[in-house]
Amino acid sequence: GRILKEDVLFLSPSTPSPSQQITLASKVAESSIQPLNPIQKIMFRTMTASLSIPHFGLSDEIAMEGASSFRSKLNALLSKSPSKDGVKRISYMPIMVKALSMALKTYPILNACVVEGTDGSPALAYRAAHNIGIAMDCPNGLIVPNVKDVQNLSILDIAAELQRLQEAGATGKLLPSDLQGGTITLSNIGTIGGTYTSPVLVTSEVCIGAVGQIQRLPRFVTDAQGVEQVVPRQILTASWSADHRVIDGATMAKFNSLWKSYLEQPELMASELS
Ligand code: CAO
Repeated sequence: GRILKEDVLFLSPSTPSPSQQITLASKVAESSIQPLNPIQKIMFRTMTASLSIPHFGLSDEIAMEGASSFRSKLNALLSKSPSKDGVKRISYMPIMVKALSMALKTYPILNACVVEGTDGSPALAYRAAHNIGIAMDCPNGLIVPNVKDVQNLSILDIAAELQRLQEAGATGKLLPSDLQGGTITLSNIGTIGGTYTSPVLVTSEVCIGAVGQIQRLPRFVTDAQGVEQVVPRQILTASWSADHRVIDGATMAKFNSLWKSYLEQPELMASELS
């Protein structure tokens, strides 16, 4: 999970453009053996190390009507008056990232990492900063920059920083500091497609979440008169993996339920503003 010098050199602006270096999805006319490209080498090393960690998986459905309506209202305001950082529109990510940070306040163990204690035995390092890594599908492959100190940022601050990281990722201009110091990761595969995933932990983190594509699906609800009905719902699927050496399933499930409650009722997030 550590960022090495070669990783930073590969991602630095002075390296050739991503399209010059690798083509991840090109047609193969003839069979051949190719060396791994730089990003694949990093993935090979880090993912192999990750699989020494016993993963606990948990998936759930989140009804996104609340978050969707909150986002629509905010976007309507932003279209008339952009934020101080020039944000004119937000996606779901800033809301999900802020909700994640708020849930971490109740369950800080999910923002910790496993370290060697003073007596040489395994220990947990609790981290005050919520540096939330965002998996990004960039032209040169998977990159995970992180939004720093999310606990101190508003949803609009997060949106502005995500915009900067996305632009830098797309043009190979991410800074080494953008890639270092992540404490938990969130991946949104829903912009591409898919519902459930089995995310793989970064070795310096104990929790990773991945969300799929929001789908319109029929679900049972009970109305005010107690009558059960089938209604269309906007369903987001979330899949979590946690380091089962230190995180038990109940903690992961409670954390997910709290995060889910913030997304389903964004007014809860507002009610906790200090
Ligand atoms: N379901 C449905 N629609 C979604 C969605 C979801 N889960 N997430 C985003 N969208 C929508 C957005 O709302 C936006 O639509 P509008 O224009 O109508 O608002 C559109 O998709 C594009 O969103 P975006 O490009 O602004 O993306 P984002 O901020 O939601 O996500 C990022 C940014 C970086 C997470 C994404 O671009 C990305 O790279 N995802 C891939 C991550 C990945 O590769 N994961 C695998 C890791 S392991 O190999």
